[in-house]
Amino acid sequence: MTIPIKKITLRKINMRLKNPFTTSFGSMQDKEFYIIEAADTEGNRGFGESVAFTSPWYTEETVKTNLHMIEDFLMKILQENEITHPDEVTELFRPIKRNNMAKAAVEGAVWDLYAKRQNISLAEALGGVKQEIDVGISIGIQPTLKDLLNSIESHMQAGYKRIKMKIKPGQDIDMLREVRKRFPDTPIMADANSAYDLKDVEHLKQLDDLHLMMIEQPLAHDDIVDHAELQAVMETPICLDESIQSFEDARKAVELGSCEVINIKIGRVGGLTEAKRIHDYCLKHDIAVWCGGMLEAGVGRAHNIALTTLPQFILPGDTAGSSLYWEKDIIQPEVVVENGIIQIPDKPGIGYDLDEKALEAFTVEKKVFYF
Ligand code: OSB
Ligand code: MG
Repeated sequence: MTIPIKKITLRKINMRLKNPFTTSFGSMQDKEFYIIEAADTEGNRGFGESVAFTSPWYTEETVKTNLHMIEDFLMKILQENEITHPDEVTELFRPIKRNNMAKAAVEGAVWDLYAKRQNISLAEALGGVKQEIDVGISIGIQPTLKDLLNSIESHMQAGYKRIKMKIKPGQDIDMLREVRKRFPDTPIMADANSAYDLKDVEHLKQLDDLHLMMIEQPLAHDDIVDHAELQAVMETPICLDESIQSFEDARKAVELGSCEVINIKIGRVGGLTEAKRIHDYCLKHDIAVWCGGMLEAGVGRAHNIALTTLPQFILPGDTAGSSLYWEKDIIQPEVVVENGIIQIPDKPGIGYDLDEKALEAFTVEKKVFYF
């Protein structure tokens, strides 16, 4: 049956992170993004969240390119075509090259709307099997070693299932050695956000003594060949993040032996349909996956949680609780983590209600597209 979309509303949101988040590229604290609302003719409303940042340091997309793609291309495609299932959105968007975060934001709203129309949770609509999911935490680069150790300590005490820390040249092996000394048995991983290249092989091999769960995206953001070379001489499993922008990227990386683990981010791969395809492929080929984060507000976080209920998400994700990021989130209830675990809501769709008051308070701009 056709999903009778009546209108799509774009809200530009401004929210301030409780603490700045620092990576090998710099710091960010103000988060700007779009909440996409897809409303049908029967009063159902589906929500999606765009995850690009204001500058293109992670991948090439930005808040502005997301708006450009959505208003100048993606809306028209939806207005001109009927859909019966969100998978069709992915196909309809295929002629538009990449711009995955823009596509995912819109596709996510359609997925939520679809699930609500079926009166089932988004997790169920995706084929999820878990009632609860394990959660880890990603710690940005800290000013001092002492800050880092304190941060790890408090997150472990809060029950988070693994610690991910950001590394970059000059703040890596020695720092990780100190962390290991203080936390000999803690599940720890490091994320380089593509800060190294093959000249650093000998340097990176020192990580093997530290029994990390994995190293995430050590080499170039668009590479799978050099990562295969590195993985061949390194015991520490490599996890790819930036390099995997599609199902085809995942297939090629696995065939080449470029990684043992994949971080799936819905926005980076162009939506839930593509994320699920990558998941299914990894399940078949025994590649571990986990759900990455983009410092999302509640809507994006809820989508990540639903995706993580699929069976091959066997490692804790970066879907920490709302209160770690925000004074006040835009969903109700907020995402709560207890002992490193999130209980999956069973309400229809994303399973959390929008906090309309908070949403309104954080909205700086609104655009409506009628169908
Ligand atoms: O590389 O996984 C990443 C945050 C922003 C951009 C890229 C990354 C990250 C994180 C934090 O590691 C994830 C989160 O807590 O949402
Ligand atoms: Mg990463």
